[in-house]
Amino acid sequence: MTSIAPGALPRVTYSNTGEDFSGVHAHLDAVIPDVRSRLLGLDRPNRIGGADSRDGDAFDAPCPIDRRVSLGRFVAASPAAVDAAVSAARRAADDWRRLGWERRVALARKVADAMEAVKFEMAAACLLEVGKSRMEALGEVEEAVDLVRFYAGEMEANGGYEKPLLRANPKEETRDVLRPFGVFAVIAPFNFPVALSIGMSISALIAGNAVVFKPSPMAGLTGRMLMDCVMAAGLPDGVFNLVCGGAETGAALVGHSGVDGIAFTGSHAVGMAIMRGFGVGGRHAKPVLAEMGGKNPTYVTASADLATAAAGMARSAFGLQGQKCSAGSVVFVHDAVRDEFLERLAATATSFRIGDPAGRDVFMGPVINRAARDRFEAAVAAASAAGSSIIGGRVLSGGLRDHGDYVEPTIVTGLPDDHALHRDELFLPFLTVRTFSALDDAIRRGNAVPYGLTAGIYAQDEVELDLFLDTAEAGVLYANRASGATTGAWPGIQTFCGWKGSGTGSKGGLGTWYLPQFMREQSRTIMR
Ligand code: UN1
Repeated sequence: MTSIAPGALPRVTYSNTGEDFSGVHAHLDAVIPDVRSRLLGLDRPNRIGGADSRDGDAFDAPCPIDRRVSLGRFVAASPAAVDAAVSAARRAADDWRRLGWERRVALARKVADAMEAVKFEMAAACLLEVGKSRMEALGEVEEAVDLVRFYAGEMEANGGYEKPLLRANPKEETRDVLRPFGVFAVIAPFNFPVALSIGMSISALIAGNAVVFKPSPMAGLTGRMLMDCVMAAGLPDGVFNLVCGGAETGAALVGHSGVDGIAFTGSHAVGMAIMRGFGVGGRHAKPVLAEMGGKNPTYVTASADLATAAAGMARSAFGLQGQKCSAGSVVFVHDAVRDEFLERLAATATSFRIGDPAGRDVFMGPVINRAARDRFEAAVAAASAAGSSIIGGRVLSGGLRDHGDYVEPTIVTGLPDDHALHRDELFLPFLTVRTFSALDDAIRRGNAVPYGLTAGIYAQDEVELDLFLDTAEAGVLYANRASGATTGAWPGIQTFCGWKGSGTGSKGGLGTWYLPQFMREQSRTIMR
């Protein structure tokens, strides 16, 4: 262990570049093996109505870094267990609402404290579970803690969203209140298993809903750790329930008539299916807050600082192996700077160390599973069939790499402009390069995808920046960031609203408009 107390170590965010994290690394050198030996391979039951539940098929989740290692034994909640979880949430919901927002906010802050107390363990678990680098894993847990505190602060700053309205006459008094829906299902993906899970869940909870939370079947370890933090904070039984499992458990949850709203982060196909079925397929519409991926463009103009552009592009394209909905997956480069930019980008990408992300200087771990590797191989084959030139493109083998799916950061140039690889989300470390001579034309081509989550630009010219800000069709815009072309949104600093196929609403997460979406409005007029 380090001589510095863990609480005094500097905070890691996604935007750190070049700070001294030697103390953090020294601490992680001790925490990661400890978590590996103490917290992996255990029985991790679900939690329903304040009791552990093993109702459903048990399954082992493999560690993507080394599939021979089991993260633990989890339970794919049966339809009966899902029903029990929804019923438990429903029973708990009224008291939770009546507890009042001040007490819910105080309990949420205790959840944040409980998470902060185990942040290094949780980051190590996340690293082992997802195969993300040390910095990505710690950044995610810090983001998760900040998300809880940010949303708690929003509830407080808005006085619980209760406001007096105008009076028609002196004897009439009207108040506007936002009230919870009842029971929210929260369905989370594998890639940010801590931040996305708690971000959605705590919002539903602070708003006064009870929650049934289904983590990704690959992320039950941090899912259960979050459950334990909520328990440590002292939330009443049944207010927050954990049901692990895959598509079948998810379908039972989405199909349950006792669920009043769904917060979902994941693929476009699944999000839209939830919207069409659960959202508008019943007797009345129900809220679906879905964040559904992206094909995020970056523009590098002739006025760009190319060193910054290459650094930011490489981080956003290849950080977490490209498995972010915010990943930069297509770059438009001005003809005049194409060669120099590509040279710098390729040099950065090939300098990244790929391997066991428990190592200090490893930037890329494995992709999540065999299916992701198959998708990678298919994309490389398609690019090569289309006659493009490919930097990277290989699946790595030998040693540990025979026991996980390790692939190279891949840059593809020379694809036809209408190629599907420029349009489809791959969720891989796979970047396609397109060129342009006029920025307005490039932005039009970048916009012509079904998604609209994030977009980035590198340009010193103010006119170019203005054109980008005015015409890029995405909810999160970034300019000239070395820390990430399209990634790295932080609670209260950026917001995260998916436009078009990237989201179901007009308001995003991480910002001031998120929380109200977990509530419905009521006006109350009383004659005095
Ligand atoms: C995701 O990209 O899947 O902005 C979630 C970012 C992070 C993660 C967002 N806050 O890159």
